[in-house]
Amino acid sequence: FLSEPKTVSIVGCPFRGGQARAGVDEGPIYLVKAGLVEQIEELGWKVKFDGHHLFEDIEQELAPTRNEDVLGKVKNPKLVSRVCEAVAKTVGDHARKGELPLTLGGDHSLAMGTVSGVFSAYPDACLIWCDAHADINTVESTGSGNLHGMPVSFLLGIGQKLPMFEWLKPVLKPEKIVYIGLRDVDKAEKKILKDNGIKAFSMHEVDKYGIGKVVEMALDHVNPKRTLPIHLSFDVDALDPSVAPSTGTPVRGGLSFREGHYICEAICETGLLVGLDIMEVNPALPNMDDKMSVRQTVAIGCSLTRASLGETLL
Ligand code: B3U
Ligand code: MN
Ligand code: MN
Repeated sequence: FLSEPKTVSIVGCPFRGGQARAGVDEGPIYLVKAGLVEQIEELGWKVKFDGHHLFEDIEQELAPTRNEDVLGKVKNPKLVSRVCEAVAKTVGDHARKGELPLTLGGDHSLAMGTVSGVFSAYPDACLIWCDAHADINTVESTGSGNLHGMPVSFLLGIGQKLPMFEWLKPVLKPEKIVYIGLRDVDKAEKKILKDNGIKAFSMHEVDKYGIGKVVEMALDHVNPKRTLPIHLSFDVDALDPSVAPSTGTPVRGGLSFREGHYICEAICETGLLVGLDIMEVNPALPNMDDKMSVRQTVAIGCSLTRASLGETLL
């Protein structure tokens, strides 16, 4: 699906409006500073990157009413909506040009933008969501009010529609998404997954079948003939906190270093990857002094990206 010369367009999104913890907006800055652009070039890709998207116009315009940006339980709906709309346009433009958009988060609410953008260019694409969490709460079911826990329900068009999200079309069908890595799913989310028949491979299935079989079954579900474009949205908290500690909501019992990379490699091997998100790297966590954890997590964000782009293919 991609044009020659194979091009990755980096969409750096220092954004944290979908959740409460400071620092996740520094994630993309650290990933690029660690040399991600050069690393991707080294793999033979052309890389386009002209600085991070600061969303300054949006922040400025909304500044006077920022503390009123709440709707029922939902926090920062106007801000998140406007930022995701901008991301959808940028990502969609790259995808339509035959480039591979690589979005660096930032919190996972951004995926409302990335998936909208990629699916606007490839309406028959499928979505692989690697995460400890299902991120499928609705406006009604959310306990936290954090929009990074809701992007999937918004993309599916389930639950109450918020007026500021009018631009967001339900581009995703329940049979076009598959999860890998789940282990912290709210009760209401479990019901949503079941009611909509959404396929999910939790850590239980990873243990039971092994990661090789899980990825094969996941692809069989969303992409049985291996002909459809794939968007991979990777929340680094899918990995175990012992390998990726610097993230906002770590959950024990996650993917090992190799299991995480295997997913990226196997998707790369299909030759069908058209969009990639690396989300929720938070260099301010677990605390300001823990430089080792930050370095390790940033390095993993880079290596998951490289694995998705062919580093380990011989
Ligand atoms: N399901 C909870 C927790 C959560 C979701 N995503 C993250 N945390 N990172 C919620 O807030 O909706
Ligand atoms: Mn997530
Ligand atoms: Mn998560």
